[in-house]
Amino acid sequence: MIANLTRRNVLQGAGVAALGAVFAVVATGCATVTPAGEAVDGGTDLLALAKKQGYLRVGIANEPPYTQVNSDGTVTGCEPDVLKAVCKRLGIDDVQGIITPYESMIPGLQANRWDAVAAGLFMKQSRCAEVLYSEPVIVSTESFGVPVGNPKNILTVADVLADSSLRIAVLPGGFEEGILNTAKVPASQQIKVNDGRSGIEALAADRADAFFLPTLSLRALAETDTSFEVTEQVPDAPRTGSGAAFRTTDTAFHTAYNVELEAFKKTPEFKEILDLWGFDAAAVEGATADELCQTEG
Ligand code: 6CS
Repeated sequence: MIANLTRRNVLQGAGVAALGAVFAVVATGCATVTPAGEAVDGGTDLLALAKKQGYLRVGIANEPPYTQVNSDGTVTGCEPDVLKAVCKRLGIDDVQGIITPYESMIPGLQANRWDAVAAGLFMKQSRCAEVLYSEPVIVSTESFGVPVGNPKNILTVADVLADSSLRIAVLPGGFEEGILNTAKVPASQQIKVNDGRSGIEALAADRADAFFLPTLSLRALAETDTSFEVTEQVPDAPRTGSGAAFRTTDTAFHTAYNVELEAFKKTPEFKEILDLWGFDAAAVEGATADELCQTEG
């Protein structure tokens, strides 16, 4: 059962401003949020804390099929659905979703604004150095959103490098921005957009020639917008994979979570969730956090 949530705006205090993010907290009925790290039974024990308060706070985006916030405030999408199922196995009944941009997910986790990230925050070296990732839940690919007919024939990162007049829309702090930076695509060719919708608007307004985003996210946007098309998988972009991310101090929670996740992955329910959101369960078989954390960037 997806957690019942009510919506509340929380532009509270310097902390939020410092993160430079606008949060829409989607919270359960209960009002108080106990800051993580508060002593519980003589120590910082996230599992005990989450069980005691009855929920885990999770940083999310709103980028279907990875994450989705419904009009009634319910949080779903592939990553939150798997997180909720594993939390239930850990005895945590509820999950509170907090919407935030990708660039703020790890800073917010470290600032105790949430206790986990489950948003398709793809594993790569720099991120794996800052958080503890669970084993992967999904493996996916990247694509370009382009005007219909792909007039500039943008199919690869090499195409972008080969023509300095090309303007590529990316999310600030996102994995795709990282791919362009690793490939030495100058910042002058990168157009920063807030989210999927504003990326498509940049294409339509001819402020960008392509929008670099995960294939499935672009396809989800294309379901309600025919002004652009989605290229095949970008062949010179790395394979992407993600799971839940935790603070490096929450080692006990991370270990317990991985044990239940591995057990859950063997159940038909795991495959049902991935199928529901269009992810290939077979593709994640055999993939490991160690391997995906080798991804440059
Ligand atoms: O991990 C990231 O930064 C990327 N992940 C998703 C699911 N969408 C875009 C974002 O850049």
